[in-house]
Amino acid sequence: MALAASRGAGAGLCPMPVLPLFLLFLPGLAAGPAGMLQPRDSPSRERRELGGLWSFRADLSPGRDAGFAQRWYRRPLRQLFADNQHHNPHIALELCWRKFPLKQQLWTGPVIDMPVPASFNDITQDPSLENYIGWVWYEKEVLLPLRWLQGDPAPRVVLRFGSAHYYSVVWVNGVQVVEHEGGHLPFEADISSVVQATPGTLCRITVALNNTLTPHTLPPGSIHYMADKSRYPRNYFVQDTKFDFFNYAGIHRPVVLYTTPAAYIDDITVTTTSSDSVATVQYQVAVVGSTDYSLSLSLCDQEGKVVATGDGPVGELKVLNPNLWWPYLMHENPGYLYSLEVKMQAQVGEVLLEDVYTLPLGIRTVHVTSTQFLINGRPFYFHGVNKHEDADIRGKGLDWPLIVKDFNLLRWLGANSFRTSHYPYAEEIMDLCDAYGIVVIDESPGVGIKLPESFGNKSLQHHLAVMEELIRRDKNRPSVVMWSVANEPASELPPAAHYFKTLIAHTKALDPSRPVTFVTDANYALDHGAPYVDVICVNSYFSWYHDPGHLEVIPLQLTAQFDNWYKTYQKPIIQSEYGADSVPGLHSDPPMMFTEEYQQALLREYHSVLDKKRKEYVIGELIWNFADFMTNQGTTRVLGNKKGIFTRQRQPKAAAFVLRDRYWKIANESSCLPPKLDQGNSGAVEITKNDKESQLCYSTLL
Ligand code: GCB
Repeated sequence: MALAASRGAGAGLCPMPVLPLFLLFLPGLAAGPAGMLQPRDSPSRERRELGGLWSFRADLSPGRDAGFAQRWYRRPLRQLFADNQHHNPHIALELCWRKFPLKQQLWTGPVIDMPVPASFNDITQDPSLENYIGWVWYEKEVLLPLRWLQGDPAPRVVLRFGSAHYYSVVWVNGVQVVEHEGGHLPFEADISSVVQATPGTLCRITVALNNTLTPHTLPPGSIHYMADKSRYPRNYFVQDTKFDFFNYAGIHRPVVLYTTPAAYIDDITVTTTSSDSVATVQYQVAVVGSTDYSLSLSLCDQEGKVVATGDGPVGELKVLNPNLWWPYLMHENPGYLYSLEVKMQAQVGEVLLEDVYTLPLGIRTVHVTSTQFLINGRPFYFHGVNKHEDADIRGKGLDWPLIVKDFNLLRWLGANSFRTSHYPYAEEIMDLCDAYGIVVIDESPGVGIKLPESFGNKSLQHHLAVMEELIRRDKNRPSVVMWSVANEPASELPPAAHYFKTLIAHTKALDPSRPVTFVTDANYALDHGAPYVDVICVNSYFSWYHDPGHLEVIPLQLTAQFDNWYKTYQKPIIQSEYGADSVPGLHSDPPMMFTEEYQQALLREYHSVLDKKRKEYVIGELIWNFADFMTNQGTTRVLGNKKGIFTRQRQPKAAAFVLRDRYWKIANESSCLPPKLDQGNSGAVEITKNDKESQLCYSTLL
């Protein structure tokens, strides 16, 4: 359904628009292929976050289209709502609805305060908002400094969303500036001409956001209408998804206004290689707004010393005796970041403009052999977790205390890695992975691709575009060592062969420097996507979903799983998910399902096999899940998925201690050293000397 049709239809809808008009995906104007540098302050750039309270209105009209029909972007939301209350005759739809004033006006929803960033679902006591599907509207008014609005040439003013779920249309002062399909990834618009037209006045940002998923979105979903009037109310529908997390929606990540000069550094791409004593940083810089420019680059170490310089848009920097970027627990100084300062000078008319952008840069290499994953030439074993962006009240909204707590827990646990199951995480989280040396398998939102129609060309084209957006955002991050294009697709279906061949080839063409995978739960003999991956990532839930309660089957079944995959493909394998639900405080001995003891016992059974296989070709294990998280309601979910080793409030369950002991032991087997004393409460930790490498190592005393 095109927006034009719904706009046209708006005036004619009386009194009850026909379903389904709530999914209004619009053609064109998608955020373009330009760069997506993370906004940073610099001598030439300013940024301002627009977090806090926004006005919010859910479009409760039956077709979810009152907002477009009444053009809610034309005036402040609160003003519109007040007008509606008084039957403003200028609003066509309202005229129609006069016949049913009270009921119909309630349908269009009140205007309430809504925090940004946050999911809107759990903020109120209203169950209809919790499970709402369709368009919601956000609005913020801001006053911009005059220095942003004037000058010759005036600076460029950009409005950027870290992410909004799922489909966004954005207006500034009633002028549409951008629309974007997909949650989890940033998009932005140059709003200079709009805001510079009326300096000194409030600038109104309006966002219409739709969380409806279709078989062609990522993740996919579908709407089911319940036509049986004897069982369901009129116009009743539900959204069906094939993934196991709550479809939280809202403006989930920071909204930022930032400036650049009129000619500016639009994008930077770096890749690094290193031999014993020399590293090479290959760079490429894109400039927009002038063809008459010069570029100079300097690479500074953490003491601020310039270690290499370069110029021009493409080139190489040589770094002698580089400090390599090492994962956490693999070196005494993990996550070493240089600063790459890029300076541009451009002639625009009579004026010489200068732009400066500083990119954190880690020097490291990644290679995959048939049995190993090498970082800087050394075998790396992923002992980590799968996570979710998920918490009480804020849902998937970015939350600094939670982010920092999670990194503290990861380090307490001795985890060196995580997978961004099942969608790209916030840039703020990725920044800390770079800085702390937490290794990331960066996953696209390709989760729940189960329907045959989701393997068609329309879906594939969107998936390719999402990979472009993801790589554009994260390509320079040393923490990202592998792309995961999907989780548990129906890869046994024949169309999956073409789908994954194309998708993985495209991903490799965009970034030849990193391996690519997708995470499978298909049978090794039937999987049509596995031939194209570099690393086999396999999920299994033996003695949970299969043979529930029978822990004794794990050794046999897990060993067969690994042997079958390895014999077929001779590629290294990561156990990318395994685990069991446990309700904290529930106990039984002998262990029974859902108790803390059963979760511990299941983990231990897996570990005994992993310990054998990691000497051969298994290169990692990622527990499902770091913390309990919210899901749709269902008979197998008790207030969400309880496979966390931490509760949703980040308290450890018994399984967390099992994993902690294991991860620190594995870390101590490596020839490198953890960065500092671990001060957890499950055993003292001491520093010992590793003579061979003349490096410190830690060993956990159990
Ligand atoms: C899986 C999925 C994950 C689920 C998990 C479970 O295989 O990849 O999204 O949450 O199983 O607990 O069922």
